[in-house]
Amino acid sequence: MITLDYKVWIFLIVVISCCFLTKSHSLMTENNEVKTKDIDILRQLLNQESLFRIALTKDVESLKQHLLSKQDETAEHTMSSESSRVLEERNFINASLLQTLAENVSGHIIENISNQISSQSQQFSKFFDNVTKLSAMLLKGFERLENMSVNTMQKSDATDIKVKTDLVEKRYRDCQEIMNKNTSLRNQNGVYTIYLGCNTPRKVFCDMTTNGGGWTVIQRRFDGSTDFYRNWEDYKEGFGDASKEYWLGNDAIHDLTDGRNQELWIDLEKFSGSMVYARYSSFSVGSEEDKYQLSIAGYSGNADDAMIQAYSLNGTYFTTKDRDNDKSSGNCAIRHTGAWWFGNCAWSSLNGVYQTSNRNNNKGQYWGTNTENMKSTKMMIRSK
Ligand SMILES: [Ca+2]
Repeated sequence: MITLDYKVWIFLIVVISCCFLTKSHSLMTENNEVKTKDIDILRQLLNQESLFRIALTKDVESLKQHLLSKQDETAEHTMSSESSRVLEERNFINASLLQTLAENVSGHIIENISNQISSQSQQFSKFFDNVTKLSAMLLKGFERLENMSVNTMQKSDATDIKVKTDLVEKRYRDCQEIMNKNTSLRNQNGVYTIYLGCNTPRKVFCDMTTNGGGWTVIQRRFDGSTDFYRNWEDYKEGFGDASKEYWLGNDAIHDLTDGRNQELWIDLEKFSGSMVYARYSSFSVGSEEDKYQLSIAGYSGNADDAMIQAYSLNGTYFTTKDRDNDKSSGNCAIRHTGAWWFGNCAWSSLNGVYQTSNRNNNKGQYWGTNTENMKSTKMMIRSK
């Protein structure tokens, strides 16, 4: 065996170490170079990836623009398969949404319509209720009007009956009392019933117009239809028709004027057509026992005073053709064909035989100093 010096061994170790270090440095350098190359490649890859991403983004944007432009175009344009697919999906989605929306809307509309119908039904129900109530009110109104009408008619009838009943039950003594108690009868000339002595009915003609009305007519002549040339008894009881020509009767005139302050109004119509009147503020007639003695005073009017001024008739008695109570030697009633309050006869005789014209012959019914025949006469009395 060969033995080596230790120095040789040291030398060999140093040489081997140097070689090893050199080699290690070389490997490290190569390794760094490789790493550098790898980084470059990676950087390039990153750049490529970035460029690709940008290009892809542009493509996507372009595709979006294309799709948008396609949406704006008419349906006749050809769509790309991708856009068609997208559109089909979108249409499908839209259709589904529309269907859902339509279902919701339909449901909502139906619900609204149902609610509106229900509300309108309630309103119609209220309306018909109101119409029913209004109809009931109108019916009640008509019933009230009908009742009012019936009541008014009944009231009118009742008033009419009341007037008639009053006329009977009240037993008015004269026309003035009738008119004063029934003002609606003012100006209603006509035949009424009065009660002499409060229990004897007598039909009389009432003048409800002359000088305020309320006049009880005791004598009326206008056509000669009633004979006035009568005896005492006829003049005592009265004769004729109250609606035509008549004499009320001396007993009745006495009853109406006895103890009552009456005035006398005489209407005179001449054959010339003119109307005149004589008014005496005081007038009364005595009883039959007093021969129906006349009390008269207070002339006024435009017909001349043919009762007092000449042949003063105040205080004279009533004379008929069969009862001579005058101051003449003969019978003034026969002389003048009438019946009247005569003195030595008179310038008035309104109960003389009716003349169809003015003859001025002291016959017939005449008035005044000219003994002028009158076409119509009306003697009436009223309380003062
Ligand atoms: Ca005589």
